[in-house]
Amino acid sequence: MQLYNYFRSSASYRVRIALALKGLKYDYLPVHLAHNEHLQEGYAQLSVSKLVPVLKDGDKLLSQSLAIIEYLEETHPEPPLLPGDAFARARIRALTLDVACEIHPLNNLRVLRYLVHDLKVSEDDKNRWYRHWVESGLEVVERQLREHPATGRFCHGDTPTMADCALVPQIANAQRFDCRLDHVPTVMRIHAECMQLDAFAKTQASACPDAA
Ligand SMILES: N[C@@H](CCC(=O)N[C@@H](CS)C(=O)NCC(=O)O)C(=O)O
Repeated sequence: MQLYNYFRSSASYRVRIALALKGLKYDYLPVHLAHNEHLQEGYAQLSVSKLVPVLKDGDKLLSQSLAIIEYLEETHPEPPLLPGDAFARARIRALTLDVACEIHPLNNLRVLRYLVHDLKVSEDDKNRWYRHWVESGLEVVERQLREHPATGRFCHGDTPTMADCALVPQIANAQRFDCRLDHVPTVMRIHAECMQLDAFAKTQASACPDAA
């Protein structure tokens, strides 16, 4: 397998974690977003949306990090990232989507570039926008994790799931942009648990081959 990705991309980091948790080997193919490599013709042949990550498995091309993780789950079920019954899996997916749909798209590179270049928003206001959506979005995640009987060492139970694959990269972004995190103690406790594991620590941005 080959993963087209970028060290600072949180959607890419989600997939790197899932691959590591499942013990799957892959070639790391960097696509430098800050240098606009994702907008060039060669990459557009691989990704209609011009976004990372893209996973190539033989002749199969897969896009969308969560679809990729579910593909890995179906093709390599152990260890499960969506364990439990239908209700448990729905909770894991809901927590995942609270990050991947409700927080991340509002702060994607192209959105931030549009704010600054097209709408002429100041750097300060762009950062306020960023922090607002991260801090308020994580508060929603916190309220779902705190005191929920299914929350364990990790977001759901005592083994990492797809929800942790989404949460940890979002915290990395939040820390990079100096977001407030003292209002989400359960989120941060789970983040610390995850970072004890190689699958999370050895795939983080600073450990990537293309890290600046
Ligand atoms: N929903 C997509 C999001 C992919 C995405 O937005 N990737 C970002 C990096 S985290 C990207 O390629 N951004 C390029 C841009 O915004 O121009 C997924 O989960 O894969």
